[in-house]
Amino acid sequence: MIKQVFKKLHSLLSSSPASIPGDEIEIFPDDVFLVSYPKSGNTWVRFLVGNYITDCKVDFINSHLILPDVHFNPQDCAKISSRPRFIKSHKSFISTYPKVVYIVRDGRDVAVSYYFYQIKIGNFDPNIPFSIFLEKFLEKGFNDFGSWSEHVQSWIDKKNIILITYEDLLDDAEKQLEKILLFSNVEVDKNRISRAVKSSSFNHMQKLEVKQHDSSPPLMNVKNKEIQFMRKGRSGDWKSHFIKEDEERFLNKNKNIMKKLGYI
Ligand code: PPS
Repeated sequence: MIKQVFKKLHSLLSSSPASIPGDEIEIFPDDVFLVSYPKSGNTWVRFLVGNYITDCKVDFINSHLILPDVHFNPQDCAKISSRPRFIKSHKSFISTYPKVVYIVRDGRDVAVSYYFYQIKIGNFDPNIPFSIFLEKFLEKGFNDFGSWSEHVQSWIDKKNIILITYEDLLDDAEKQLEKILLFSNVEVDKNRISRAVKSSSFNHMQKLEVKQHDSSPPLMNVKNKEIQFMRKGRSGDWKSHFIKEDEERFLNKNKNIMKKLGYI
């Protein structure tokens, strides 16, 4: 396994972005897509599921091989022989995904997490205030997935999807993992769930990130390494970063969906 991971790592490192294939993957009827707007807790769910199916062997290097990402390494989906496959995606609604675990998080915390991530990867100047970032975030300026609310709206009422909130994960990750396994037709073993949750705790993952940051394909070349991917892992951090006007602007744009999700 280790040998395989390093071989894979080597090929990822030596290939230019242009040589990485597109995300057209063959989809099987039992595939489960782990879908979210960026910074909503996707990596946590990937670790939970990955640690369950491997009995705690997932880390920041092999997670991309065990649960591939349609944006980063779609070519690896075809290499998975176990079923169901679990595949990460940030896309807004796609009718061909047969089963979807949709992960949602309070959009205000998403904005703050995204702010620090954009600084981490060198896409946003740390000297520019958060309010300016938020303006651009609300105008969907940082990716091709639409705005946060458009993304959430596009998924939440669809068929063959379960909604997992970041806040429910914080409250009871075991219960949420069991829900995901039942939805995915994976046999449930409570002891194994408990082990997977422990191995996917914030502290455990944060320590693992420190050890593996420079060997983890998506993190290794980022600009500001001092900002951790595993940054705070809390709900309500937005209160430390939003000024009153930010909150008003955010709610002007997102009031309906925030109400629908129970965040306000
Ligand atoms: S990405 O880059 O879009 O895939 O990011 P994503 O994984 O969706 O979200 C990153 C945020 O999730 C937090 N996270 C966790 N919180 C609590 N517990 C665990 N185990 C956990 N794993 C990841 C991570 O810290 C990011 O949130 P912030 O608020 O920045 O800390």
